[in-house]
Amino acid sequence: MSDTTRSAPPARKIVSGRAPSPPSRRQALRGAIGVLGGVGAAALAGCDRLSHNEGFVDALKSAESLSRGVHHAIANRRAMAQEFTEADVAAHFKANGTQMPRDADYQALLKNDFADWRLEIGGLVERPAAFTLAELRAMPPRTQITRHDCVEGWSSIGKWTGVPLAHVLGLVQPKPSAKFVLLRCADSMDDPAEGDSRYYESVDLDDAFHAQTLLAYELNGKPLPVANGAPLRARIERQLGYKHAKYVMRIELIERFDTIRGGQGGYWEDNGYEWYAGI
Ligand SMILES: Nc1nc2c(c(=O)[nH]1)N[C@H]1C(S)=C(S)[C@@H](COP(=O)(O)O)O[C@H]1N2
Ligand SMILES: [Mo]
Repeated sequence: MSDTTRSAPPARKIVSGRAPSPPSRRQALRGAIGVLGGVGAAALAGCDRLSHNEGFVDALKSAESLSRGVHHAIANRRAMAQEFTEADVAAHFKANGTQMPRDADYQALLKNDFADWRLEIGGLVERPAAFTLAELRAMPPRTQITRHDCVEGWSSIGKWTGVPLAHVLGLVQPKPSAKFVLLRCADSMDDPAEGDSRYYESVDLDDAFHAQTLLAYELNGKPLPVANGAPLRARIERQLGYKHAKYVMRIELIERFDTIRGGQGGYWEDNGYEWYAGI
């Protein structure tokens, strides 16, 4: 990340890391693309490139502020994302962002086929825990066919199998003070020697307990490929792609996120994207 993108003003002031009202990402994106017009296709080639374009990020911000109120009025946080049929599943589910974490600790786990991997869950919970992949696979599974929408403008339909995050949270018992679920990932976005740049994300408890929010270990009936986040990735179906953290290593229940890393609740959020990326 360049210093310019790092120092870009936050997309929205988040007081004490509390959840802002949800804007419509789609509307905002459409508006922003309309405003920009002149941004070539090359600029739309990746989340990364987009974030480096300050004009794009600024346009996104103003479009969002226009649509926020409207979306808030009609949004139903419990509504289900659309589900599709087997016939709709893409022959090849696109991979984006990190597709092979460079980090030595991840490489060691991968070499051993994730036999030594554990999902740690801690923070504001009554019973901190660590689960093996076999333990997660033994929990009541859910399978869903959904469309993944990336902020870049592409979509892919895939069949996901995993354990609902709600089930896992039931096991660890969040304390009353817990307000958000933080997902910490294995992959560094920059050179690990230059400081902590590992991908991370956060969602509120509405999304965490939503029936379609999964910790997924299978894509299209097969173990999750490394490119798509092996061994475990989040599915946050009513939000854009960047919320769906891949390579999840640790989950923490937290009260606020303004004290974590860039303070905006996620890797891309720290680079100017909205915390609530509703579709
Ligand atoms: N750990 C991690 N999670 C991530 C990313 C990433 O780079 N690292 N990229 C995000 C983005 S922008 C998208 S669109 C999706 C891509 O998921 P896929 O590779 O399965 O298509 O993962 C999201 N989660
Ligand atoms: Mo994305």
